[in-house]
Amino acid sequence: MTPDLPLQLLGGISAREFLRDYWQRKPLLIRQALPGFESPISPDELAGLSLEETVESRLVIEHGAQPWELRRGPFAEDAFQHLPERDWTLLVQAVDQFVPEVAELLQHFRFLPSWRIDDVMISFAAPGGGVGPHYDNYDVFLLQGHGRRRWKIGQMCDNDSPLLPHGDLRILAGFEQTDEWVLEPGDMLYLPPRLAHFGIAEDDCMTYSVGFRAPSAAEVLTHFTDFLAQFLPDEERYGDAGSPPPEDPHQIQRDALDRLKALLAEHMGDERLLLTWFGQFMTEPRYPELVSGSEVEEEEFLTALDQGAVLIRNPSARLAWSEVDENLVLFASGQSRLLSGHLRELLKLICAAEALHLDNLGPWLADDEGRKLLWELVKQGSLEFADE
Ligand SMILES: [Mn+2]
Repeated sequence: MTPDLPLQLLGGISAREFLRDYWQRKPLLIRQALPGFESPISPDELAGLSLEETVESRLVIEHGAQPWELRRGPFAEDAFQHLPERDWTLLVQAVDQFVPEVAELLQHFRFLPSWRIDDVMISFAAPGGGVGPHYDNYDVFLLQGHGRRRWKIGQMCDNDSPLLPHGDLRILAGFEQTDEWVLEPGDMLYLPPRLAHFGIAEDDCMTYSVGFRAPSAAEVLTHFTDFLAQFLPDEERYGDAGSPPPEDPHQIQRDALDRLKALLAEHMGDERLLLTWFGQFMTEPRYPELVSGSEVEEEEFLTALDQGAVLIRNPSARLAWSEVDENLVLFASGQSRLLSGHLRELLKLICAAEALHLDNLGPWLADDEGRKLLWELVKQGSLEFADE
């Protein structure tokens, strides 16, 4: 991907321009981002997914048992028979993990780090359906998949923006509309975090939401310090050797803060542990139970590849790689592995390839470390044989 090439997906501007001027900053409407786009799944198939135990789904009914009634899946077979004619929405999370054609859509977003992508949520709405004016804390691309949806955008919000009293949904009490558009199949709207928005189905419609992951500052601090703490012995403590007698024994003096800041800086500044934590955190699967792996002997694994078996990335797995000094590190579904520098092209292949087989793995299977890595990823569940 050349970041300077104009992209149809971004309405003819380059990835570089998009990232500089719009990403995390302001909305962008792109007519026919994916010309002729047809939803690879039907409303019935989406409803079918929402019956499944492993799939996260919600129904929002505007005039339900209470205003904006929220029901959580998995739903019963007859859940959709008793819904009103209009004004309701079904939302199904992480459809990309269950429908390969939906996962393929993510190929269009290679101009962004893949570890920033969270999932593709798909919503189906009856005419008039929406989830109310709200804001999200993450970036989203809203791709119209079927039918038409009217999108209204409004003010930038924050934690102090007044919300309607509601137990489950964060619906804004006020909406200051600045723009509105009707999106047709193939049209796409990019929204930065915290921008108020409100989508209303004009007719039966399906919208694909490509959502992004960004840990909150509170998550970064709590998770990273928990991670760090595992490596710190109880003996390592606040220390004040060599300090003069206090002027007043009841006063906490400046020098105590300086010692604490030095202790924090020493550990928080450990780049290697920070990278390890971050890579593991950003590749944690949404559904860890779907990355369970399989017991396979190395011999068996190699024979299968020899006989033409194809390895694919488990659709629930998340992969990323990085550099640590002369070495490389592969993050696979919440785990990290330190590897030698010569495996760089193999790591890139594992992270990006549609399929791994004798043809593209050939030389790597003769490399002890490379072969072992592939085998371990199968045992861990991040890679799997295609026919499984
Ligand atoms: Mn939203």
